[in-house]
Amino acid sequence: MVENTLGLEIIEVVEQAAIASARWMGKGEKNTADQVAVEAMRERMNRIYMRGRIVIGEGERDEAPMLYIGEEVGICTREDAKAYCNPDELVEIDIAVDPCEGTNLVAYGQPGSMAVLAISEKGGLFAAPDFYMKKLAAPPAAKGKVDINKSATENLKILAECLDRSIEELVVVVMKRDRHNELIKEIRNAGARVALISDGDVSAAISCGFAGTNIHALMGIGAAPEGVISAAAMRCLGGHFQGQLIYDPDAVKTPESEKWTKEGNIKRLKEMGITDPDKVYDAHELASGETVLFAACGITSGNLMQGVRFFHGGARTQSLVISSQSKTARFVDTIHMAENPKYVQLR
Ligand code: VTB
Repeated sequence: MVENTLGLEIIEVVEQAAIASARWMGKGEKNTADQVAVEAMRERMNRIYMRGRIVIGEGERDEAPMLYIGEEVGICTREDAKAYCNPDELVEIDIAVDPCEGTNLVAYGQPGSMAVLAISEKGGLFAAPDFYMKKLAAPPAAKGKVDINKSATENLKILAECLDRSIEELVVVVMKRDRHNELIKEIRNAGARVALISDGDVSAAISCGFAGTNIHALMGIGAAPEGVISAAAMRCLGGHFQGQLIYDPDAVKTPESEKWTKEGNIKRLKEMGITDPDKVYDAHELASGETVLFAACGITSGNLMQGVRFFHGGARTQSLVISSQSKTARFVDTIHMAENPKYVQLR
């Protein structure tokens, strides 16, 4: 019963991160936009009555001072916790966070960035390594029918059938990267239309879960940790999500991946207990917990949520909270009031 213990509080966690980050929107400083979101998220999270552990965060302990993998968060993880709560009575929960998903989008004032997290009971979220991941997201109607092992052309045919429309009426989101050049060509040749994004594939993946966004699939390679967060949302929404870890640096060719070797990556995976590096994970494997909660708050406006809007005396945010338990997707619209505002703006 993860949900009851957290209530509305995780909404505030993503809201606070989004507001902090949005102050840096358009300033060209992606690291600051990220850093302030991390600090705000951590600060609010540590005021929640819970025993939480970060399973997907800002990185390993030695490289990330805050929200590192393994960091304990919540009032009931404090050393003096006994004064506040009975830690033994509380369910331990695992948390995957991305306080500023799409840092470039924030830095350059582009749409689609958000503060985001997923929660489940201990062991309920796949602790994805800091690898790339090949992803396929599609609407609920295509769940289990499209398949990441099939070609894009085949999947588009299946998708068109499932959605009862022509391939020409499909929109596929792909991140604009050289590694996707062939994929983009293939999608276009099959007749579908491609919406290229510079960053932010979490928003794109989740958009597939809702009809009316005019996004029918996400294809291509992004980061693995964010793949788990997308999977958590899609698991709750009943949408299709598959992910496959990318261990061959030649498949991505980014400055980061140039530091890796294929053999080294396979070894790293083995050390983490992943013996089949080619395994395809579905949403239920990436977010396997009995209860899964997902929360996001728009930093800049996107398909799903409006971004943070500041006005005299406060700010307005829009968040999305999805629960596998109550089977709800709630859009939460919040006015955040400063001390003694002259007025509280309605719109
Ligand atoms: C980012 C980011 C995405 O993947 O680009 C990243 O914008 C990794 O790709 O939203 P690159 O290293 O090629 O930039 C995501 O973070 C999430 O999957």
